[in-house]
Amino acid sequence: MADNYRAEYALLAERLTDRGLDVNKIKQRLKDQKIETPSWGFSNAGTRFGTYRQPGAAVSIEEKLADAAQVHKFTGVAPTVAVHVLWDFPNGAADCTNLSAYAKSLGVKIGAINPNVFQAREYMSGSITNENPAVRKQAVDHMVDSIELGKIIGSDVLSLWFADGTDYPGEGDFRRRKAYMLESLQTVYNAMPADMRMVLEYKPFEPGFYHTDIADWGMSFVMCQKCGPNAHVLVDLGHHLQGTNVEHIVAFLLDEERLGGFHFNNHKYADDDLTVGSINPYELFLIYNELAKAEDAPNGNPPVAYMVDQCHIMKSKIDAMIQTIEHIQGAYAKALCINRGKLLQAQKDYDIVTAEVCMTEAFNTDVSPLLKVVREEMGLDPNPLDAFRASGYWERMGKERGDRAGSGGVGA
Ligand SMILES: [Mn+2]
Repeated sequence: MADNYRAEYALLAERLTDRGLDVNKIKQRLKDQKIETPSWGFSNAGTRFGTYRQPGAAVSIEEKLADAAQVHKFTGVAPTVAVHVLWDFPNGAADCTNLSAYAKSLGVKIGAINPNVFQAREYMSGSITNENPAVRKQAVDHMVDSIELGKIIGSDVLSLWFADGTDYPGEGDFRRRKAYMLESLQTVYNAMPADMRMVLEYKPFEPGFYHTDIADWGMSFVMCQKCGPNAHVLVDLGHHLQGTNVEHIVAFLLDEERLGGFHFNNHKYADDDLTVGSINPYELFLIYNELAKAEDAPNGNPPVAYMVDQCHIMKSKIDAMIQTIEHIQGAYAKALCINRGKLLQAQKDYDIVTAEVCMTEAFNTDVSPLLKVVREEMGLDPNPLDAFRASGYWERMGKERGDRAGSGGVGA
């Protein structure tokens, strides 16, 4: 059956206009949306139970950028790629020469730079909270080196996550570790150039099963406040306990002008790193509701870095990344379909049912015709996944690159 999306779009545009919305503005916002893909999402990755290799999976940073460029080519909204120092630049600065020019030749740019202070054996008992000052210094030095690499490759976001934590009560002293953490973060912060910003991730547990030094958004927030105005909280959607109201955290951080960015993924049980929106699309929509509202009335919050943190093991990697982008676009598009005027009035009147209907009406809107028209107007195929698959790129990489062990990692 022919895809009749233009006619469906015309009907939808009428309905949105009836909701008091400007359809052309919605389309423009969807065209302006930017999502960053992670270099580590294109290489072989695994779980604690093993690594399942995919023929054609990228090994070098050049290959990862080439694969990320495919995602951008077919979606038009994924122009930057986050890099990981240890996995992408095993030789340090030597691997960074000409990298930004190479990325540009592919039509993408380097995004956030991610140091790694969790894999080396020295960090077994923590990095910047380690009792050994030499280990703390090693971690700080690595992050300062990462800042220097970031300058070479044109990265302006330093993205930090720490595996620091303990497994058993009594193992560590929370307050002494907090002091170590702050001292190290301030040293790193002060090494950043003025146009770089730090985003600080939190996680309630794992790998430490008893405690994590930056366990939640509040701890990250305090550390950021004590570092300075260019330190902001990074919300990884998988780094919350069951039942956490993530959209409330997002709203609170936006209001405090400390929301630095996202690591998009989804979880059902723990830090599963599943495709964002695959388990709880309503949560993603409610998060985008807060983001869309903040765009309507901007305050001093920094530009939000919308980054994906997923390592697909079972799904074909580029397919999964395109699907991810589509899920994020869908959540944003639905959030832009909320009847804001009606919602505000319902809130003022304590008309709870009408207020909730404003949300469900938008969430249940089929935005695919809208997104297809947006893509068409951007000069793209309206169906990016089908178009990518038809290109034969993945099969070609499978033959050319083959089945190789490679530099990769796990999401954090
Ligand atoms: Mn993360």
